[in-house]
Amino acid sequence: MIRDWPAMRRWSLDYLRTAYATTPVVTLRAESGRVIMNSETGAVEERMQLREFIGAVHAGVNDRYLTSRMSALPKSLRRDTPLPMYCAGASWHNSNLWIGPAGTIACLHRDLADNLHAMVSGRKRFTLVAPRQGSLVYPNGLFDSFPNGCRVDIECPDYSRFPKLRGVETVVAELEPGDAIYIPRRWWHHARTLAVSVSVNFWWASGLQRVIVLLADTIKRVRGISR
Ligand SMILES: O=C(O)CCC(=O)C(=O)O
Repeated sequence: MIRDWPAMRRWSLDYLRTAYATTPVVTLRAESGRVIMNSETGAVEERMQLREFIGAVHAGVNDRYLTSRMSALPKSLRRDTPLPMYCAGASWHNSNLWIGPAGTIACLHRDLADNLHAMVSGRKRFTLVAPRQGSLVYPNGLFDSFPNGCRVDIECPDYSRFPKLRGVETVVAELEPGDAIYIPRRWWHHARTLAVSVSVNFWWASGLQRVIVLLADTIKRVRGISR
């Protein structure tokens, strides 16, 4: 799917840092690599220039994760990562750029749209849980600051607090440059960055699913939740 992307040839960290030095990007605060979820506002966003973020990655800092909307980034970056044919027919799509150092963790959560996550460089491990097993991962409530998240650490299960976790079946996939993973809507997913990574994902939805995605986004915005 992505072998022929210009990004696969061009997007080294040094290229991005030089060519898009002053491009503003959105990062999420992380603690020892784990993305922080504030109990009131969800993820904690911080804006900076791309060269500042990549400089911190080179310096071995592990307290931020770049997750910027592709639509807010220069057109030339979007041209380097063309829309995959699988989602081209959808009436709604959205796309993010992700850059993070090794050890970055996006904890188990689910999205309402279908998703393709493609690795340009680096390595990531995805752990997936099927929607039918949702009750076993102790989902957060609808009014939580992270309504699409859950209370468990799927990599380090605490069976005494969360005994139902014993029944969970996971699907684990390690992605390398040029790989992409399809994460169907409502599938729980946890991502650990194994080596400094640059990736791009695409969410898409059509029909009633599109209405549900847009409604959920609007409710989050009204509540002041950033992710
Ligand atoms: O790659 C990550 O760290 C998280 C990706 C993710 O949550 C997604 O693609 O929906």
